[in-house]
Amino acid sequence: MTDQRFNPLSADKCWQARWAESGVFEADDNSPKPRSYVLEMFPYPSGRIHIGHVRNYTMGDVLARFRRMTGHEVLHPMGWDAFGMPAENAAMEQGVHPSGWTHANIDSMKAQLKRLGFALDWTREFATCDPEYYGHEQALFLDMFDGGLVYRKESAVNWDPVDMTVLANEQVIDGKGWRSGADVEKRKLSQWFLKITDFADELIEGLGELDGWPDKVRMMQENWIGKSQGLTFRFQLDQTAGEFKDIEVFSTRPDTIFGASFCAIAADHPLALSLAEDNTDLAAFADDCRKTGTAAADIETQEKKGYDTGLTVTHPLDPSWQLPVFVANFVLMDYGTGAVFGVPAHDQRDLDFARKYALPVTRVVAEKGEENAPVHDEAYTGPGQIINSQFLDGMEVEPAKQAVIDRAEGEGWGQGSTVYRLRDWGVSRQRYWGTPIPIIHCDDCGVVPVPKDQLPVELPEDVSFDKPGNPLERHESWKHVDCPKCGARAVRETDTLDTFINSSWYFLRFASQPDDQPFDRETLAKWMPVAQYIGGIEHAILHLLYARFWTRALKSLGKVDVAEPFASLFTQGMVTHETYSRSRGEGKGDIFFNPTEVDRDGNGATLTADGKPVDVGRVIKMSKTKKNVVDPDEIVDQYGADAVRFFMLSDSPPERDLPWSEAGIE
Ligand code: OW5
Ligand code: ZN
Repeated sequence: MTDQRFNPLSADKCWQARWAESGVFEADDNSPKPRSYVLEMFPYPSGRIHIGHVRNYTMGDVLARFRRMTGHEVLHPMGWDAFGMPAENAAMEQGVHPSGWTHANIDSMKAQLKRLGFALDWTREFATCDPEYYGHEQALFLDMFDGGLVYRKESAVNWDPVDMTVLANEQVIDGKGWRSGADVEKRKLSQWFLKITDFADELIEGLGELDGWPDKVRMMQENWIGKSQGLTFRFQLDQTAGEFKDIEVFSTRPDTIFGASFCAIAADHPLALSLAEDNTDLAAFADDCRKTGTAAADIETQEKKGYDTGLTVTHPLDPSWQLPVFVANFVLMDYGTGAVFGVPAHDQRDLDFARKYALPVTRVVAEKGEENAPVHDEAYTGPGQIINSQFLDGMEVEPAKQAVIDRAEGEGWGQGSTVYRLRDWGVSRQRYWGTPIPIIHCDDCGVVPVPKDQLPVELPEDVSFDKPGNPLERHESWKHVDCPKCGARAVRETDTLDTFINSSWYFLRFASQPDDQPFDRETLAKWMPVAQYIGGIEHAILHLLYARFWTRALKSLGKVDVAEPFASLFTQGMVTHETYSRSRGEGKGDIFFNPTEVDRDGNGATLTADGKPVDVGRVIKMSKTKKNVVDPDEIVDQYGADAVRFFMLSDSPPERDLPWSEAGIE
């Protein structure tokens, strides 16, 4: 050897080319070796690879290489979660087509990933916006439709009256549209739903066998599904109100029935609608209720408001006890019966409401020794013993629930039922850049599925984003078609599918991708379940639940053999970095600097440009606004792929946050 130093740039290039030529990382479906499917959550093609991706894909890479070196046939694929709003936002802001924007991002991010030298099988790459992929997805949607797992229902959406568009919950900020700033309204639209609630029990039970999953994630999923025993009963009205003699209410806390101090109904409850007919004050109040966003967080944070109807109902366990009936903005018609009894001492919304309208607050659950403690501003929702509740006194919460249900059923005024917090999955999006829902609406035939031999229903390319709303609705030649059943003129569904559907089965398509069907069952059986899935904790609930549901739904339709898609799950920590800033002056906020603009030494940091000090802030999540980001390309240029990947793994345990530091990688 000469005195040549190791040059990562030329060495990386040389070996990466050799790997690609020899196809060493391509998985063989027919290999006799034991198989191992290693998968990291596939990226959104958002523009550039960030350091969180590098960490995620490095972890999977190490495992994939390790398994390969210990005699496994490894499947380690990569692709793109390519539909979604960022592409449409770019189209609106930069005048580019979502497809062009997405493909350009894929090209540059793929080049970045290649430079990092991951042991990936690129022959299986696809993007979810490829018509081949979403065409097969449309076929699966129709299978679910035929299997009775899909239905249509009127449901409330967030409507921006200025941009004339439906907003996602995260686009509603303090009740206003993020772009227009206009007050968001609730609107009813006919939307498609998947029956995830049919699988609620299975999805909870399945968690018990997932011992390769973090307990924390299993707990989060269980809480999200939220199975509990509830009671439905009828409050008798003391005065008849038109045709109404009683109000059916539902509660998941029947144990607190002696702590009730009011009955609250939704603004859209039939009784409220009927009362509003000849009460303009109430009608105005109900209109006001309809204006807030539909997200749980909006309901949670908005001021609790009510309208006293003047009506009263009788407590089912005490004929001498009357409760006032309010129309309230925090009760939704979509949930339960659209009516509840309020228990201020043990529900925060009810407590806020009771304080505002001077209603009684009676404690009925208390921890030992706390029986006489007063209720201040916080409702108590924890465990304890029942007090102030006649025959329930001294019982624990769960047995008390059952005792009230037994009593109600015995006396015939109510009924117990198992209820879930989980709602059916609303999958309609009033957007262009997603999988078109393969349905045609005909005046005579109603809802008609697109025949499978006409799939994919492709997105038209000639669209523009200069007007608000969904361009599919304005695309006359795409929208108007002949009815597949009767041949009359009909219209296509213009909504597209939630992108979480795209990520609910991509792991199946990686394992098997024939042309004529979404996947081949036998080939899938060779690879599934994924032996190790790795990704961010932000997907602990929705993505993982939807993927588990989709897999179970396909199993129930006889299309796959596995019930659980991911045998083991690993959730990684965040990559973090300290911040560098200077104050702009009194009340003007801070100006932030990127780490490359700063010289850091043991004591502090200075700005390279002027040599004067900058403030060193806490180590936090990397973000554009705080500028505390490191660019993967730059560090690979400087240190080479191996050093970058090695540092990603060596400095912090993978489940913890990784504080990035120049000194560390050096
Ligand atoms: C990164 C993980 C993420 C996921 C994977 C892909 C981030 C961990 C947290 N397509 C979906 C998706 O999440 C997955 C489907 C299966 C649903 C960061 C983030 C971070 C973020 C930004 C920046 C730096 C670090 C720089 C911002 C400034 C730019 C100028 N995390 N750690 N660090 N796709 O593409 O978002 O959970 O497993 O890899 O992520 S994704
Ligand atoms: Zn027809």
